[in-house]
Parts: sequence; C-alpha cells; structure tokens
Amino acid sequence: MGYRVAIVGATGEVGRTFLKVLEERNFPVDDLVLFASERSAGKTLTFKGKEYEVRPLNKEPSFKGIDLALFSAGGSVSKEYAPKFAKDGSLVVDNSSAWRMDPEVPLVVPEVNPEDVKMVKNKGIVANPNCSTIQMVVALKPIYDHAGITKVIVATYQSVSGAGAKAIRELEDQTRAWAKGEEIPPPKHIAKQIAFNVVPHIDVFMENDYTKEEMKMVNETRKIMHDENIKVSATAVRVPVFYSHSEAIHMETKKPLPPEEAREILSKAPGVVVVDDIENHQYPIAIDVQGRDEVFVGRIREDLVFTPGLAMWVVADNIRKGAATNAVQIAELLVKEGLL
Ligand code: 25A
Ligand code: L14
Repeated sequence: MGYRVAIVGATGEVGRTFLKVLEERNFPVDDLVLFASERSAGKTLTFKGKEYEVRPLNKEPSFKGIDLALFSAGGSVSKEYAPKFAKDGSLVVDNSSAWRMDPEVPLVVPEVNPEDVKMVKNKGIVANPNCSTIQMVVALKPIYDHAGITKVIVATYQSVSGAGAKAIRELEDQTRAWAKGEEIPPPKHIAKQIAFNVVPHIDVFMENDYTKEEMKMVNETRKIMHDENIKVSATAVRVPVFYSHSEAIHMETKKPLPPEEAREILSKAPGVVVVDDIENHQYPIAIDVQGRDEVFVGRIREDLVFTPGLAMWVVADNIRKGAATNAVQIAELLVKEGLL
C-alpha cells in the first residue's frame, strides 16, 4: 500500500532530486504525477526504471486523487496551487518561501521540531525551510539543548544551484568562455558575474538593507526553534560553487560549552556528521559534501568575541538536505504520525 504522489516543478534541480530521494529512501509511491510549466510539458523523467511524462500544471482541471504533493516551482506557483491541491484532498510539502511564515503553517526540520508537523491539519500545507536555515538549525539545535543560544552571527557561502538549473548553466558558461579566452557573457540569473567572483546579494533587498535571503535565516530560525528571543544576523553570499552551501557561524551560548563537549554532542546528534581534525587538515568542504544527506560540522572552537560562545563551519548539500531530502523526511514524518 502506497501513495499517489505529485511533484510540482519536477524538471527543476530540486524536482529531479525529489525523484532520486523518493527512490533511494524507498518512500511508498504507488503512482506518480509530474507537473511543470508548459515549457516542460511532454518531457519524460524516470522513477524506479519507469518513465513518466511531465504535465503542464495550468492545464489540469482537478487534483483529486493525489495524496501527497511535493512543490518546488517557486513562490508564486506555490501561492496559487498549494491551496488547490489541499482543497482537492492532498497534503502539500512546499519548498518555496510562500507559506513559511504563515502562523498556521508548520515550518519543519525533522531533526529539530518534528512535533510541529501536526499543524498540517490547519491548511494541509507543511513548509520546507530555506536551505541555509535548515543546515544552520540542524547544527545549532544540539548545542541549544545543552547550553542555550542567545545570539548568532552567520556568513553564508552559497552555491549557484540554489538559484536553480539556469544559474548552474550560467556559472558553466562564464567559466567556459573565460577558459577559451572569450569575453565572459553578462549575468542573467545571478546579480553579478559569478565566475571568479563573490556576490553578497541573494534574493531581493529589504527595507532594512538586508536581503530577503538573510531575513529568512533570522525569522525562520526563530519559528523553527520556538524562540523569539534568539538574535540572528546574517550575510548571505553567492560563491562560484555548483552544489553545497557553507556557513561560518559564531554564537553566544547561555552556559559555557567547551569545544570538545560540543564535538561530542554534535557527533551523536541526528543528521549531523562531525569532520573536525585540524591536525590532519580535516574539515567539511563543499565538494565532499555534495550528494550527501547529512549536515557536516567542523572547525569547532571557542569564539573570541562571544563569551561564552562557539564558532564553527557548517556545510550541507543545499539541494538534498536543504530542499529535497528534508521535504521527503517531512513526508516520512507525516506517514509516521498517521497524518498521511
Ligand atoms: O520563488 P522562490 O521560492 O524563491 O523559488 C525560485 C526558484 O528557486 C528554485 C526553483 O528553481 C525556483 O524556480 N528553488 C525553489 N526552492 C528552492 C530550494 N529550496 C530552489 N532552489 C533550491 N533550493 P529550479 O530551477 O530548481 O526549479 C524550477 C522548477 O519550477 C518549474 N516551474 C517554473 N514555473 C512554473 C513551474 N512549474 C509549473 N508552473 C510554473 N508556472 C520549472 O519548470 C522547474 O521544474 P520548467 O518548465 O521551467 O522547466 C525547467 C526546464 O526547462 C528548461 N528551461 C529552463 N528555462 C528555459 C528552458 N528551456 C528553454 N528555454 C528556457 N528559457 C530547463 O532545462 C529545465 O529542464
Ligand atoms: O527561499 O538563490 O528556499 O540560493 C533557496 C535558494 C531562495 C533562493 C528559498 C538561492 C530559496 C535561494
């Protein structure tokens, strides 16, 4: 006995990874319905050796009969279609920013706040947090539970895949042009040239001069951790890396927690892998973490500004744990709780 699963935005980076992760984790799928924009209609994608044709979302008269819908087609698609799927009887796990801060919609990282998933009953929607937020809270939660956390300062080093397949191609095209000695094509999907550059601009600028990506890390962290007092300040930066986001995190704790103890606690925490052996130059790096489902933590040390406090380096695959894997884990949680 399995479920009838729909994927909205199936041809995108995250959409294709939904298919891989559902297959790898052997999620009980009875039937699969793939949706994307009209541009992708008629393309086929493979799941467990069988081909499925992509259907145009805007031509579908009804979504009845679908049990679970995984969305990753951007905020405006989610705003319009998630309620339609929910009305027709499906539960929606939404990967966009559309529903995350709705007080009636749970925002869930299964390692951190699994109990919140029950709130799906309100609107039939569970929101998947922003990728940079997910990996940060997975690494912060075990420390929070042992020592409390009052302040966090974070700088991100985000890969281009976060901006979708188009941005991956943009980095490839710019790099190829440079290698051939040709003129580097102008930016289209990333704010500035990304090849051989570092760009402190992800999503749009807000009234307070922070970007929306940075403010997602502030607001989503508070919602997921159930702590409105935790202070977060972020700088989100795009770097010329294909997959995996890295983060330099500095935090003030309520109680002192020696780095050795933090290492011990984190190495036992769910979904965390500690790689922290500076003598042998071992620390997490993006290219090693690409394709993995866990959050990798290293460079754990005492902070020199926040006392007591800790500093650390956190890396995760933004398309997997930052998006597709976390969403499928939410679906597994819905099954486990008898909600699906
Ligand atoms: O608004 P948000 O929430 O901030 O999200 C914005 C974008 O961020 C990505 C995602 O991009 C999204 O579009 N994203 C969202 N959450 C993310 C997360 N947590 C995230 N990325 C990382 N982590 P994406 O490229 O990964 O996925 C886009 C998918 O959405 C489908 N889509 C777009 N508009 C839609 C729609 N589906 C239904 N209705 C709509 N109105 C999109 O489908 C894709 O599946 P598509 O049809 O655009 O197909 C993409 C395929 O078409 C090719 N292609 C792309 N551009 C062109 C093109 N071919 C010809 N000409 C083009 N101009 C690509 O090769 C691809 O195969
Ligand atoms: O809010 O461009 O989930 O790296 C995650 C990826 C927003 C954009 C989100 C990127 C998106 C972000």
